[in-house]
Amino acid sequence: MTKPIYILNGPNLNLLGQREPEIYGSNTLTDVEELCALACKKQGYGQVFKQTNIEGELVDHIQEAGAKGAALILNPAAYTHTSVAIFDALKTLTIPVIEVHISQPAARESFRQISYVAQAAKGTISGFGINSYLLAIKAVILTLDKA
Ligand code: CA2
Repeated sequence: MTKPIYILNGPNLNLLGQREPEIYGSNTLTDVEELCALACKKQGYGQVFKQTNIEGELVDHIQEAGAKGAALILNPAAYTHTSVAIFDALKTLTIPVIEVHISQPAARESFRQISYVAQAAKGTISGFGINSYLLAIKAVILTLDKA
């Protein structure tokens, strides 16, 4: 049985499509989940898609991805820039981890210039709106096919 691709989302991303459309677009997180499910299915993978506003819960989900997933696509949201706990959790994983952002943090405020996650990720895709997730699925497939 092929393991699923985990797609995990951090705090406030449940508000996607409801606020700040000029930065994050007008699609909802449910739209993202449906688009990703389709993209994963096309490649022969199932997906596990989750969002949480709680740091410890995100750590739990990362650990679950490590045990049960083929790969992890992670948008840690604001925890990208703050969380040693998430960095430590990611360092324990042996599956590919792709960091994803809807916006381009490098072009935003100075506090977004640091990513604790990037050091534990195979790569980062950011700035393409919700297409960042679809590009990350492509990156996962290319990575897994090569393995
Ligand atoms: O661009 C991204 O995907 C971010 O991970 C989004 C985070 C931000 O802290 C990161 O620097 C970059 C913020 C997520 C908040 O999501 C909202 C969505 C709609 C309305 C308000 C917030």
